[in-house]
Amino acid sequence: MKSALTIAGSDPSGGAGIQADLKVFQYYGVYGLSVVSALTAQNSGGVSGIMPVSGRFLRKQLSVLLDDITPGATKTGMLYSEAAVEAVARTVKKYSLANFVIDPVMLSSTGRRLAEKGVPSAIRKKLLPLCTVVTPNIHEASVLSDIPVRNKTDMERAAVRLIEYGARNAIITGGHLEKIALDVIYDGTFHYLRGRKIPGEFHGTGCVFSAAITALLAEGHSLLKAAALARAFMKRAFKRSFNGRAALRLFDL
Ligand code: PXL
Repeated sequence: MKSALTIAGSDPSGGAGIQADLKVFQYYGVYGLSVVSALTAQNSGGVSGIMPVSGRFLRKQLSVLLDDITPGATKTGMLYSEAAVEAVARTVKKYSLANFVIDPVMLSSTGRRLAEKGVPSAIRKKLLPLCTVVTPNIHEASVLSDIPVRNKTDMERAAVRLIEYGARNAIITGGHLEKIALDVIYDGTFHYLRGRKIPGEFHGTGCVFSAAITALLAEGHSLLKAAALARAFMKRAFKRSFNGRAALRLFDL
């Protein structure tokens, strides 16, 4: 049985975070492991509270689990504090975790901060050098690379910068671009995935996409194949989404 681990925040609405990641793992038939980095209080209207797990207890959850089970792939989502980033970095090194995917979560879909100020720089310094792939959207790519990303050329420059910072591969997702939906993949060469721009505001898109990549890597696919399959999976997810009581659409995975 292939397994995948998510290290992320809890989203009671089930559209993002740990809950979404586990649903995606299940969809792919990959056994889901989860370590909670923070609790949130939220519904489809947005996040109204955050309670981070301490770095120390995050490490405890990870070491107790990983002393027992070795996941085929691991992803990170919401890491609220620098201590959380540090705990994950130490763990990835200690257990030599394979297929390590970083979804550098910074804001919720409604604009609430899901990471303290120092987190992007900690991710850049401590986590990027350990990862198989980092999957930022254009906003997260701008913060991590210090290059304002607005178009395809910016995406390419930012992707190169992320590899210079130590990431092995970068996938910058372009769902927030103005006209087109274009994902840029950089593995030393550029690859592009083009899609139709889907109208509406969705909750948990980044989580679901990176969880699909993680499950597919756990199953043994190459990064490029995983990215293409994950993009196709998103098309299905967008189709099956539904309106919460508030503005954001939720995925029915
Ligand atoms: O979609 C980003 C995200 C990640 N993780 C958690 C979240 C959200 C968005 O709200 O709640 C726990």
